[in-house]
Amino acid sequence: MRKQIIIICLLILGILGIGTYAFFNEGTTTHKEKTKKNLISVGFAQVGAESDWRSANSLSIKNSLTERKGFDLIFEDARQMKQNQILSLRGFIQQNVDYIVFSPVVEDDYESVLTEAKRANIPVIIIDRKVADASDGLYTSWIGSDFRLQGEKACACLKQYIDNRKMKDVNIVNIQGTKGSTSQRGRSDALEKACKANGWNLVARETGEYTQTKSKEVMKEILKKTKDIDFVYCENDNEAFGVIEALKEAGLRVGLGGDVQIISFDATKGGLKKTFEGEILIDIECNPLQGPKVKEVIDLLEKGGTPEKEYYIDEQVFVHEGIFDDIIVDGKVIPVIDVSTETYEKRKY
Ligand code: GYE
Repeated sequence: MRKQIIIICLLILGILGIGTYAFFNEGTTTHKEKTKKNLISVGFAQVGAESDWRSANSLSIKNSLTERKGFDLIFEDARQMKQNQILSLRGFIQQNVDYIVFSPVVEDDYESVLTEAKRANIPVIIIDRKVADASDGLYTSWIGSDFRLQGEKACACLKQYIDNRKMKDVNIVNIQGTKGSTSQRGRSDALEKACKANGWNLVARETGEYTQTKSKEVMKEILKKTKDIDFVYCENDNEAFGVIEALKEAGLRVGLGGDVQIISFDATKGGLKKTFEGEILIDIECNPLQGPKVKEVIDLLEKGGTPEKEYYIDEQVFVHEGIFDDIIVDGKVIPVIDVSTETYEKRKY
């Protein structure tokens, strides 16, 4: 009898033990379970959802790293805050994902977390914006755009427009992107350089944080101080939309034959439509469709290959029809594309 009681007690303890083990392991097994299904886990820390470009970029990654294609994608949105993004990256390291993909909000302050990823042997693929040069050895590959070149293309078009019209005392406002991000730095620097070289006046410079709302707000403030503006150089299409609203509300005529001309970046469907209609003069393409390249790099790493350190995406120059000739940047001829209805109707984002 005593023996039977001991056996029953042991059985109960055993059942309790298994239950407790299962209970405490729930939640931590997700990634491991998926690995069993042979899925490659990828933690993706996105900047936010500030612009149409960004939404297209997120979708491109999500569509390229699907479960059907063999991936377990963990998507995190930093809401434009570096601190949030660093927390997400640390979370990915704790979960021991197979790969980390992220687009840094700004260039600085990622060294520590990248060092932690390196120690954990997790390859990091950076997309879109870059991290500070000192972090060069801390990531595997970078995929994105040449933002300085984008700015130089915009300024070459601008110069052609100004020179053709023999404009004097040119006043330019710069609505900047997120301060400290690679895209902002490249685009703002190119404008600053061109202003110095050509004697154009940079009459105001404020950040619109790449959003329509903030850009409208800052443009309204600038307009309280001056309305003597020839061009507004917006660092993305959503900023341009906000700026156009503010200019119109202040009674200014925007676009060809009007008072103020708009320069923009991204060339989204909305931006190209406005370029066709003449409210935007120049829209420099920034390609958000980086998902396929990210997948290609991961596939290569899975096969034991070594990807390149940097991959630049090809981009075009879009302008309002019939105004511009091809431009020359760094001694190279770059064709300009006149926007037609077909151009923006074909755009998916
Ligand atoms: O131009 C803008 C987005 O860094 C290239 O960020 C990116 C920029 C893009 O919010 O629309």
